[in-house]
Amino acid sequence: MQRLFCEHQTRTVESLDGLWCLTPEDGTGKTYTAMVPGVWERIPALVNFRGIARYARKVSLSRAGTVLLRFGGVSHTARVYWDGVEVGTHYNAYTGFECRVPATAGEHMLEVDVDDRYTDESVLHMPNDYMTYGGINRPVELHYVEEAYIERIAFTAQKEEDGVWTAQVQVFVRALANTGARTLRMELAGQQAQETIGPMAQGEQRCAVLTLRVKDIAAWAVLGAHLYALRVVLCEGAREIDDLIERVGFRTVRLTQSQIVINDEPVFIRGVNRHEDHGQFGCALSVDAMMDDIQLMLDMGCNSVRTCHYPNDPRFLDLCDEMGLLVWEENHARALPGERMRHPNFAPQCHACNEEMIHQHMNHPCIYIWGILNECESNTPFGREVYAGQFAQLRALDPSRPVTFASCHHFTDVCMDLPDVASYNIYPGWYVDEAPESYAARLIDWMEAHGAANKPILFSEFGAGGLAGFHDLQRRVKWSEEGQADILGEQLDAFLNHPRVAGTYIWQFADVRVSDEWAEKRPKTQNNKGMVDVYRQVKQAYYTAKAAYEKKAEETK
Ligand code: ADA
Repeated sequence: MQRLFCEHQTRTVESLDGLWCLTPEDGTGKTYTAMVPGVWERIPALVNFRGIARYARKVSLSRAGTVLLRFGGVSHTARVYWDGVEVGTHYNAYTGFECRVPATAGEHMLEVDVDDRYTDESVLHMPNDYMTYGGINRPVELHYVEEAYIERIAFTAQKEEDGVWTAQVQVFVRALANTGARTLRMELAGQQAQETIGPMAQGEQRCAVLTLRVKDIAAWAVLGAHLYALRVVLCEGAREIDDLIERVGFRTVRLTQSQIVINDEPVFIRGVNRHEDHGQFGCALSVDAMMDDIQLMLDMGCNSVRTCHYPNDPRFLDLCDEMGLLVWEENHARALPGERMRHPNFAPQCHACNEEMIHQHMNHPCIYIWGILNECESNTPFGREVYAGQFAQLRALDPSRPVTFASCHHFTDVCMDLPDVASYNIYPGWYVDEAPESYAARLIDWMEAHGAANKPILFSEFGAGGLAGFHDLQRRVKWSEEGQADILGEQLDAFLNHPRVAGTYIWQFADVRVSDEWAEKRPKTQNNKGMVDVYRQVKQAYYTAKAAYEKKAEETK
């Protein structure tokens, strides 16, 4: 299922995960049996396939009516057919979408054409320093709905001066037919609120706002999470037509001029960058593999993870909610060249990704900040307009969280004043031949003089390459585990001790496969800056990070 808790008690939901029939357009005419969710690269014959492939399965409906086909993620473009008729399309591997289908009871054919080609159409997916896999990479569900249903809810919590929390919940209801007045009931922490919604016309979406002062709440805390089930029920008289359950947490995020403050406590961010990638699963990690990653991060002394460079699987975010791991979630973009940002598809594809990311993930208490456009063109007036426009979109969608972006334009960025938190990716000792301490100090001075004087500062990436199992006595030898550990150690020492730094995200948690086009720059066709390899075997850098983060945790207790 798409979440790690029961989302509905009234609505009937069936999982469409499992074995599907897969036919790649590779000229062989061969058909395979593929696991959903999963990537087709797990099938030996398709390990290097890039193109279009059709996923198909039969679906048996127990009753007639409208069904929602909910896809957690398809990489990267989906065209969905129900009994041969197209019922929806979606672009972007990393956000979910749904297709609404009026259907009869009995057996139907569900087909999805999945396209992972690098084309002009797809601006955000391109050959890159990580791999774009092909397939239905996140879970699929079938939902039975009636004449009106709850599309989504948006939860925010505020702590009042008397210490009591107020929950504000926006409930978005969609009518599939003309309906009379209906009631919305909300249940949270043993308390209830109710709201009437007037008659709705077929197709209309209505937003009702319910508020509740909730007493005796245990706040969601970093590495000490408390979560509550929030259930909203749509009723016609006493009859429950539909419901939706979210799992929410009560916490505040605030910034001072130099710190990130969660629930009135300054928190130093001890983070890692993590791609959704694994030697066995590609980008479609199983839940237990996700949890194993989190266990390693916690063991390393982390309190945060950055979802470079796209929105993550909601099940991973559910686990972060549970474990109290803070998340920097960002939209899908990595180092897009200027001409891509000027492509007519860029703005609509980013706009959709930002909106879906926030609509789908804003109820996760673990997310404390939104990011955009990693290492894109933030060093020109054109780029500045793009960044300003996307920050405005994010702030309108979710005024409750700060925003940031990770820049690589050292000493030339023109957007430092735009976000709430200023962040740089820096690699002194690896790409730049200067001691981390002096480089960081120079860059921070420059940042303060160019818009970041009153903002917390994060180093959002730093690290070095190291091939697991390659050892060298001369510890500086490139790609050795020792060389990687030493460079990382010097960077951590400099950054964790600079008084202006509010947090750090090591590049990166685990090695990842990169696009074939990057093979010349990347030994093993992998980005090898992970502290663990693609199968999570630890490297020496893991222990370096663990020692530094545990020390920092102790100092900032
Ligand atoms: C950049 C980029 C990462 C990765 C890294 C590296 O900072 O944001 O995605 O490519 O460099 O390993 O060089």
